Amino acid sequence: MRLSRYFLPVLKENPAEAQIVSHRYMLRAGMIKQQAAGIYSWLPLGFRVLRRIEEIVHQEQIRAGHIPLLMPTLQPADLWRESGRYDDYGQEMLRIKDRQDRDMLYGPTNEEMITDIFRSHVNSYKDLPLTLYHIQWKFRDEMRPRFGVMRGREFLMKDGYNFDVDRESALHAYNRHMVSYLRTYERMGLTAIPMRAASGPIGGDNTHEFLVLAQTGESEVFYDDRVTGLKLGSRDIDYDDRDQVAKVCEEFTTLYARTDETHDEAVFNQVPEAHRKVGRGIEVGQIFYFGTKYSQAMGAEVVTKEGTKVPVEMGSHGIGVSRLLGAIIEASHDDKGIIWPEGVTPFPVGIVNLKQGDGAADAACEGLYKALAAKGLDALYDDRDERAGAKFATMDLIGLPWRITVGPRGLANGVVELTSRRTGESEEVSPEAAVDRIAQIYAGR
Ligand code: P5A
Repeated sequence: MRLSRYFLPVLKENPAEAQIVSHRYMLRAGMIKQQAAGIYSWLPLGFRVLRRIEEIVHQEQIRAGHIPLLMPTLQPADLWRESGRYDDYGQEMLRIKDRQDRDMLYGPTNEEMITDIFRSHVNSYKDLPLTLYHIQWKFRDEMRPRFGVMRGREFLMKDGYNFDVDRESALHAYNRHMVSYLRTYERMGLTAIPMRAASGPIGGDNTHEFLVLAQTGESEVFYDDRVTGLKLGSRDIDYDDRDQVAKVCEEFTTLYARTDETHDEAVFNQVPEAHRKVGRGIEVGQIFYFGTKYSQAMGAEVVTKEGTKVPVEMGSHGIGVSRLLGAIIEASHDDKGIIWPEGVTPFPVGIVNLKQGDGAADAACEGLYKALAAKGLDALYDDRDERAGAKFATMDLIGLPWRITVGPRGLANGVVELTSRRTGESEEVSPEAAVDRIAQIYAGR
């Protein structure tokens, strides 16, 4: 993408309404525009990151054997009357009437609708296990929408729902989600810690939230700091292997890690003092096992191998897709701007032409741009007629992990400069070597 033809409305001043760094940088980098309290347009740069995060979520869900579909944002109230949640959900639910005076709502979550789909089409254990998910906009009329996309009213969620014949299988689905979430967050450059939590309006008594530690987080958390060192890494997971998946979950949930909702001071005090930490975290996901809460209320039954009819066992699992942008920025920035992890960056690399209009510099930049494109890498080429300082400031603000700087002086010696946004370190290399290095870095993406 050539910056001269792109739409990147960066702001020079700090927007007064932004209280936390991620909100400030998302506005300044021209990623989002607020349209109403807690409701945002996603401008091209923000939209690229959002799509990238969605892609990682899809890949890891599909790897775990889960099946994508798409349900609507608007739902009929009658489904929610069946489960009893229409009245229970309270003021967070946006209620709408259509022209026939029918009660509708903008979905805050989809347990009822997925249960309705299930009961219409499945009635035998032979069709289980089944996990369906979608990535769709949700609406919750939050009392205090704030911090930009972090607590929106309209927000993008991945929500998945498992259907199993018995409790053991449903608990395996719960574990499978936990492991697939760990991998998902790691690919985004995040450490998200599963913590025992409370289930709120979704229900059930088995639930974990995934928290990214950050000063600006809305949840108070209590943990053994050894938990922050655990990594899934590139280990091979067989998602059908119940024991292996359960062992990974055990590894990640044995050390003390709880939100204030489930915190138990007496148990916490058994953690060696040097490891006992109290902090704040951003909730980027939550998984639930609630058994037959919805299937019983809505008549979603299956015939077992033995020929008896039982309500299907269920759980639901959510990732805050749009919130993740804020969480990643909170975890990865400096005073100049965002530092995107390679997994989610909107562009893999930026090209800065120090002297637009100089024949050699222009030709070298074009050459780099095309060579990267030939390797499937869409660089952001700053081809504007701007001062070098302004170009660097923009690149630093929008946070691409790598920058190639091209100027007449370097080119006279056959080199360009390759700079890491994270470390600030630069190397002089030939244009060909720069392309190879970038291609190598993104080879696994
Ligand atoms: C699980 C999926 C559920 O709704 N039903 C379907 C279950 N869980 S949840 O914890 O309430 O939400 C899942 C994740 O969505 C994000 N989230 C939000 N993101 C931005 N703005 C909001 N107002 C908001 N509310 C929830 C969180 O990341 C949460 O973990």
